[in-house]
Formats: sequence, structure tokens, C-alpha cells
Amino acid sequence: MALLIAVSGWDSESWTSRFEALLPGHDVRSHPETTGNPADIRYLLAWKPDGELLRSLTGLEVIFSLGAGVDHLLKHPDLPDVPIVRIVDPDLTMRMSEWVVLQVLLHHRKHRLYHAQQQQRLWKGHDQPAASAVRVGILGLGVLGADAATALARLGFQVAGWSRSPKAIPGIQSYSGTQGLEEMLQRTDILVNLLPLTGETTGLIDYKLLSRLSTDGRRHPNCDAPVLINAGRGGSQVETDIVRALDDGTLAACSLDVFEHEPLPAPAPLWTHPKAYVTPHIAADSDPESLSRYVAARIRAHEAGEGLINVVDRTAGY
Ligand code: NDP
Ligand code: OXD
Repeated sequence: MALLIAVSGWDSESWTSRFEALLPGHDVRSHPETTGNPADIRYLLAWKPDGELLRSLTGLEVIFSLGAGVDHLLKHPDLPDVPIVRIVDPDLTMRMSEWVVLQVLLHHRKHRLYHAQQQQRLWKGHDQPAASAVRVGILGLGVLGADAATALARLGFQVAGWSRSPKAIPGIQSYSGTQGLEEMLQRTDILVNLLPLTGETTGLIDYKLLSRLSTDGRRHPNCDAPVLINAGRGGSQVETDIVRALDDGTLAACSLDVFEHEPLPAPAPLWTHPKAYVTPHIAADSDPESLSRYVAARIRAHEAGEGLINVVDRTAGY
């Protein structure tokens, strides 16, 4: 039973030895060094695989996306018609919630202002609203959105979330549909994006959307503009619109982990914008050990005749 690891940007040798230990008796191969007949490969573990490789795997049974997002796979025109299992892992979820909570608190507790004051040796406090006065709206209330929402609600923020289907998460206000999006934006001081990249979410976060966020000044008395935080996918945001919104005061600030083009090109104004926090797509860096255990467990379950879980809905695109 052959398994192929095709991971760009990761050290494939360490992945190979991990799977040899976790799945004894399997023929573990690594792309592009692989030998043997590609038609024998039943499982593909992939992060951004090339299209040519996908065409050659005629005996494939399951593709495992080594990420929670599957846009890197679904864009391939020659994607074999087999189930795609994505990563749902407590380690990844916790890392994302850490990043989201960190960014919300950086803005809420005026980190940049106090950092600047420290450079000037300036001892000066500013009004600080309670978290309970601040309304966070999360685009996407799936595995990651729901966990981040719950963590923020635990800190006292008023949290709402938007998803395709309505949700019942204790302490979180749920919105869905076009009207739901409108309503959530109007009550949002800090907008967090944790949507997958699909046809429907591409370019969603544009100037028009940002202009619909709350401006009633509840976030804090000296700043009546909202904040954007994005760790979903860069393809959901229009970066020229974000820069425009930061410059004209439509947005007070932003935190971005994902970009239309990654790595973010050196001349991009977001790198040096005084109102932007930029991180290099590390919000929820996956732990290879944890991911390997998850995939190996899914393969064992599949071979024992159990159904696959966390299978991507190709029609919905996530
Ligand atoms: P899930 O599939 O669990 O959740 C996706 C959520 O988005 C669901 O609530 C879904 O609604 C909602 N959604 C999808 N399309 C729409 C739409 N058109 N309108 C409204 N709601 C929509 O995914 P995860 O939470 O596990 O991951 C989310 C994304 O986070 C990934 O796809 C990936 O792009 C990104 N990510 C980023 C990382 C980073 O390091 N920056 C790391 C890991 C993931 P419903 O519940 O009704 O289906
Ligand atoms: C993912 C990611 O989708 O790291 O898991 O972006």
C-alpha cells in the first residue's frame, strides 16, 4: 500500500520517516524523489502539489490536505475525483485562537501607542474601555472561527459570527446569509476573517464591506474606526482597498497574516504602514508531529473499514 508525500516548503525527509514509523507495512514515498509505479499510490499527503503529479496518480483513494484550507488543491483542473480529507487538529485550532486573541488584544489594549510611548520614555495612560464594550464579528464560524469566538467571549468581548448555516454556540450571536452579514458588520468594532477561500469569499473584504463596519465609537473614546484582522486567506481581501481604508480613516488598524500574493512583495505598502501588523502566514503553523498522527489515524480507520471524517465538500469549496 503506497502513500506519497508531496509537501512544498517543508522538509519531506522528516515526513517520510515519521510515516514509516507510524504506518509500518506501508510503502512511504516522497515527491519528487519517488520511485515505483505512481499507479500504486493510494494516499496522497499534499501541501500545494503540482498538477502534473496529480494526473499520474490513477490509483488514488484519498487525498489528505496537510492544511485546514484546501484552496491549494481545489484550484487544480486535473484533481482526481477522490475524497479530500482536511486537517482538523486541536493543536492547529489552539494556535489560531492564540493568534486571533493576541491581535484583538494588541488593538484593544493600544499596544502600538504604548510601544511608541516607551521609545519616548513617556509615562502616560489612556482611557481603556472594558472588553464587554467591544463587539467582535467573526467571518466564518467553523472549527477555527468557533474556537476563537469562544476564547474571545471568555475574555468578555461581545462576539458574533457569520457562517453559511446558522450556529448555536453558547455566548456567540450567530448570523448567516446576505442580510446576516449586513447586520453583523453594522454591529462590529473588530472584524476577524476565518473564512476559507472559495468563489464566494474571493475579494469579499473590499472597501465597500469595510465601509459598512460600525463607526459609532464604542471601541474606545479616541478612536471611532473599526479594526480588521485576517488569518483566513489573502484572496478574500483587496489589499489596495485596505490601504485606502487605513489612510482615509475608514479603518483604524489591521492585522494581516495572509496576503493576495505570498510572500508579501517587498514594495507592498502594508509592510511599513503605521496602522498595520503583518505576520508571514504563521497564525496557525501546523505541527508536523501532530498532523502526521492525525493522518496516520485516519488511514488506519479507513483501512479498518470506518468512514472518512472531515471530508471536503467540493461543491461548497471547503
Ligand atoms: P471550516 O470549514 O471548519 O469553517 C469554515 C467556516 O466558513 C464555516 O463556518 C462556513 O459556514 C463558513 N463559510 C464558508 N463559506 C461561506 C460563505 N460563502 N458565507 C458565509 N460563511 C461561509 O474551516 P476552518 O475553520 O477549519 O478553517 C478556516 C480557514 O482558515 C481555512 O479554510 C484556511 O483558509 C484558514 N487557515 C489559515 C491558517 C493560517 O495560518 N493563517 C491556518 C489554518 C487555516 P458553515 O459553518 O455554514 O459551513
Ligand atoms: C492551513 C494553513 O490552511 O496553514 O492550514 O494556511
